Amino acid sequence: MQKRRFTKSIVALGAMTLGLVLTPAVQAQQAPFKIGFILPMTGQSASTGRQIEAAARLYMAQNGTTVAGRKIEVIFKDDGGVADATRRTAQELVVNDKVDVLAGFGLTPLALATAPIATQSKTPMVVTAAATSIITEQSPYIVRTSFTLPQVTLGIAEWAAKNKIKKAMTMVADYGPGIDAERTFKDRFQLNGGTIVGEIRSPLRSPDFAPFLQRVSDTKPEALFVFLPSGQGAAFMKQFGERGLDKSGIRLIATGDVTDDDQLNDMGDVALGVVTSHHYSASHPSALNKKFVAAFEAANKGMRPNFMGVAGYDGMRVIYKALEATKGAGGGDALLAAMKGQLFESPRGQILIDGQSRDIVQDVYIRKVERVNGQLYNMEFDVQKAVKDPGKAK
Ligand code: VNL
Repeated sequence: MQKRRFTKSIVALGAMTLGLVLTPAVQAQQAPFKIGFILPMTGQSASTGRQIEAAARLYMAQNGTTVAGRKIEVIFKDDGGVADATRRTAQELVVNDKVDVLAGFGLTPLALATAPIATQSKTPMVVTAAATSIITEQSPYIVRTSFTLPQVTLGIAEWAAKNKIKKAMTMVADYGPGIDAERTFKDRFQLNGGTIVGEIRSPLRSPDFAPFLQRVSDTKPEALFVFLPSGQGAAFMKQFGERGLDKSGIRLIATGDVTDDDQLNDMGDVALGVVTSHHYSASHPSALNKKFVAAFEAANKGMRPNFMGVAGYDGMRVIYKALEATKGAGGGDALLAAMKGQLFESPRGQILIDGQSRDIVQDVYIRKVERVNGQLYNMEFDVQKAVKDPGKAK
């Protein structure tokens, strides 16, 4: 009897000590786990920063701000979409703030400018926006939760060829992702028997589409394929409509960057019927996406999540799960190892962070802009399952 009571109290003491390790007071003494987001919050690509910040904050509101005993601290920095600012900010976040993870990168040049810093400091760099194929090859510490242009362009190139379009023109923003989109569309469309009758590259900064649309109007292709980065779609669509091109019989096809959910609802009738391929639509009919969209809209009045938002949301998931896998210890290499191979259901569908390439594998949908309950949406009508970035094969 006496002995049993003694054993019992030893056990109780053991439990108390264990309990102590896990009490909130002790947890708080551990250094916070810092995530430094660098995003364009001002300038031409400000909507990308706004979307990603809103979605990352939503993820935290839904999943808590403590992971494996570590308090999560998220820092948002504006680079205005300028690569020098991104590089300087990344340096400061790593050296002064000692962030555990870098995240964001609204445009390709901004991601490229940061890659060497990620490599030197062994800091995982989660790219939640920039979409040129080569980005993940610029540092072994880069993981991507957004997409690549070759990945999302194949679908529309095939759709066009299958839908009796024989002659197409291309128009892309004149930088990395645009060149990727142009090459992918051209190669796949030609492979399927199509002919490219004109190629246009529009400047990334302050584009004026008028002279290009005049060329399109003069050339009269059966279809115009367009890639423009998120934020430029509405201006393009307006000029397309003003010149009467929507009634000219020239079919407008694009990647989903052009019929971006952030702007789509304000584009008006000119956008109706535009067919695109992309990896995310706010109208994706899964239970998880309906929940995501409702929560995002409730937390951000007047905003609808777009593909940038969902990539920010999933980026947070990848970081949280990696920290969890290291039992709160973190560390660049351990976090990176735990990011590789993550497979989960995103609001866009199932996604995988490929263990080899560190790039995302995801479904790509073929969609058409329709009015549903008075609102414009990209309505999915076909899907290509588990598409890897085809740009990597080159
Ligand atoms: C990029 C690609 C940026 C696609 C985008 O929006 C986009 C990029 C700002 O890699 O720069 O829709």
